[in-house]
Amino acid sequence: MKILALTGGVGGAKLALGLSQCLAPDEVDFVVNTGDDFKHLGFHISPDIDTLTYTLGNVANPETGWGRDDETWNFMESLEALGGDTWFKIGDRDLALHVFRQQQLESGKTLTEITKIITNQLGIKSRVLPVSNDPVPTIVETTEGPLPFQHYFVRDRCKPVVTGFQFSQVDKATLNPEIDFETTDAVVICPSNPFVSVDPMLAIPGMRSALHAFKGPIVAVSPIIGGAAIKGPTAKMMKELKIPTTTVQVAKHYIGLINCFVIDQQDHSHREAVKQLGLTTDVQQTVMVTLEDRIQLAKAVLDLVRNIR
Ligand code: FO1
Repeated sequence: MKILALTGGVGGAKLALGLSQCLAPDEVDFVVNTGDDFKHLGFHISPDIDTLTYTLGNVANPETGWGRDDETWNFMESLEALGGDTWFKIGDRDLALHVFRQQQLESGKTLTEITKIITNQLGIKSRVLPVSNDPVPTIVETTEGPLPFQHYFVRDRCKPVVTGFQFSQVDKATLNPEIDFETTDAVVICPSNPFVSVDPMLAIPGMRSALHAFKGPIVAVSPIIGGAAIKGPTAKMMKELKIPTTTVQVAKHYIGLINCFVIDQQDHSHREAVKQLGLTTDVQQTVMVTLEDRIQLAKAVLDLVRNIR
């Protein structure tokens, strides 16, 4: 069975790791959000690609979920001493990757080609595909004005009140031609932030229509558990957008696109409401603390899609 998994952020990478442990490398392609990408300190930064790559390569920082394990911070400390910009932390090992990526981009390679080199080097055999090779920067609209995503997320610690999102450059972007729906049996939308990890991918011309035309199961895993998000600003964004912070609202967000929705055990009382939306529903332990949790949830998702295929 061939899975196409849409992912962004730390929550998405956790389930992606579980899927990679349950499937052969050629049975899963990962399609990754690049709306978080930005140019910083002269480098092209691709946080969601790197979070996934480091996670699948077993070198992710276990405390943060992003960045490298066994990291040192000499570059940042020296930059700070010079009075440079240090709100976005690039560790020494991570810096090497960024120097490499920037050089490769300047030599004319695409983000997909460069990601392939990096994932190969880390021993990752599944394909990690940026959703597009073109820039698709997410702008967060806030009561303080529009903010580039990383300024909102890291520099301002998600404090500004969100009023909406802009995916202004998507119209000029092309979907990664390596994304192959023809050979895909099921699509999994990982428990990533629907607004800033998944929606930017759905906004790229051709993505929604490809999903609408897709005949197999499309399953989304809820990032909202018991009215909150495990990590990140999903629940805070929902509150500010005046959307009730329930798993049912996440299912509604994807309505018309998905046919299956996985909710957490804590939300079992919402199952009926999700079913009423016409979705096949499964209740699982979706909080992923250990590797075993990731594998368990991945197995459950795969069982679900096998059963409804
Ligand atoms: N997240 C932070 O909260 N603080 C940082 O300093 C930071 C640095 C960073 C460097 C490289 C990288 O690939 C990711 C980094 N992230 C950092 C994480 C990242 O910006 C966000 O988690 C995602 O964009 C949200 O999915």
